Amino acid sequence: MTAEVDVAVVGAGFAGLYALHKLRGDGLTVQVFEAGDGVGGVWYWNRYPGARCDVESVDYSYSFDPELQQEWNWSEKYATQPEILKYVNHVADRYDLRRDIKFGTRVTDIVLDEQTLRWDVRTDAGDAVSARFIVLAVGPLSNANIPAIEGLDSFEGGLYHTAHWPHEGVDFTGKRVGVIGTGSSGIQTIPEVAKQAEQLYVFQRSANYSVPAGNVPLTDEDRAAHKANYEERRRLSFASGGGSPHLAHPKSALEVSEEERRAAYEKRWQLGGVLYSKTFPDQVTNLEANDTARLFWEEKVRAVIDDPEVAELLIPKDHAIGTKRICTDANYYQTYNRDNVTLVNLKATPIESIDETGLQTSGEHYDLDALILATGFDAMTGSMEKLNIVGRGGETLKQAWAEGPKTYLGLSVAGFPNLFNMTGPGSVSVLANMVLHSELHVNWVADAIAHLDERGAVALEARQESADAWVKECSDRAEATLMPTANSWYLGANIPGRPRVFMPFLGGFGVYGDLIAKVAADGYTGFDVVAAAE
Ligand code: NA7
Repeated sequence: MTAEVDVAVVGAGFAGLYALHKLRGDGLTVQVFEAGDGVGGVWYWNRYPGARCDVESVDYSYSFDPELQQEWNWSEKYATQPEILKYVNHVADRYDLRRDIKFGTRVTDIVLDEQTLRWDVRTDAGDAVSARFIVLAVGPLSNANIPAIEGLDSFEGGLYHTAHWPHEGVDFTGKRVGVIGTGSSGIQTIPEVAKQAEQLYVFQRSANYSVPAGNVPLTDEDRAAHKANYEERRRLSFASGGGSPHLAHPKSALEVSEEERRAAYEKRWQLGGVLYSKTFPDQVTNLEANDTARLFWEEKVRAVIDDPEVAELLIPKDHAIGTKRICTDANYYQTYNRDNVTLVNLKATPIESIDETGLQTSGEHYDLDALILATGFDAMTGSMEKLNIVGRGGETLKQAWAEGPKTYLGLSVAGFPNLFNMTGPGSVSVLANMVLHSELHVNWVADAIAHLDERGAVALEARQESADAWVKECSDRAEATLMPTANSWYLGANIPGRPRVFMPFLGGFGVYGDLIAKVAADGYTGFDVVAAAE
């Protein structure tokens, strides 16, 4: 039997949970489906040692309820995965969210009925739900990338992907461990695994830029100061470039004196992590400005690595700093000073195969007891395209996006009425604080639904020309920067066969929020408000 709901939500991470809370609070019936057995999305799955958020905990938390903000106490400046998961579970309990979430259930099909403009949702547990609205909250970094390496399945040791870590944890004591991948996940986990393993081999294809997180425990005074100032902190975050309350230096990196420039970089370095990429406003638009940031970074990094040859390998040569997401670490570079850690340069000796006992490069065979894949995600579109989403005329989302994702405002797709995507391509997405971004999107959707209901209208549907214009806007903004020059997952460049399209909106979180708010305030310009189903 098919159940009827107003809204079906896919995913119970930060976006899905808030969608449930907000839309249910607005009087709608909501059903959430979640593949995991608990809430949290990426924070449910990514349990590898060292997993931590690179946005400050006080900012990477919901803003929708001032009471929640005031009652929750973060223990560290940057929260660990277990602490974030605890917070998300607290939220699920506090707002009684679990009763409308079906766990351990993967949505398989979302098919439009063009007569009624309702969506038929099917799951691998046999559910059949008819929903007026779909909220896709599947996360832009949730579909793990398992590299196609010959013989991977034949490995007889422990094989792990950072994004699917065993819940019981893994003990690497006395083991010979290999890690493939030196992105954010690899860089966070390598120092932790190195502390346990007898021998750790890091297989690096491309070096990345990483900045120390500068994590510290928070004191009662810190927490009191945050809480006293929360409203202003949120206001600044929503108006900022990346969803955190920090403003870039007002001048170009090239306008200021050497002394002032170094002082600005040092200040950001102390602030820690990804914020370094936003020290000056022209850091990712002007290569000369970018070079000043890169050279400061290089100086810092060379200073903590004992072996200059190893340092040379760890310094990226193939992209400008910040054009791939800057990684955030705790003692990453110092880890290579340990006797039990070896950096293997895959550019010189590529991986040839994996066998029962280990990994073969063109140089030598590495005997391994465990292999960790820190090989990232089929980002931005992968998780959505795994769902069989069928819109008008029987066209699937995958077909509609064959040349790259095409959205209007990052929220809607032409031919897919009443289907809204959270924090995905065409929005600021992973370039912003994902918790606040989720709130921004869900609130927009809630307003859109209210707008339809006030008018007795059936659906909101992006026009094709609006989507085309938005895709061009996103592409033009990207082309005006250095961002498309790196082979990053922002462009799908990490997955063979993906079209090379810069997917996030690069204008900044505040600008984006204003743009989507204006569209709503002007009566949903660029959308068709469909009065009645056929
Ligand atoms: P990333 O940033 O995509 O990093 C993946 C790493 O894995 C990167 O170093 C890749 O090298 C490497 N990789 C992938 N496939 C292979 C193969 N086949 N051989 C060797 N090396 C490979 O993923 P993360 O999980 O670290 O981080 C993703 C985001 O999650 C992060 O930015 C945060 O926002 C949260 P490559 O660079 O492609 O040469």
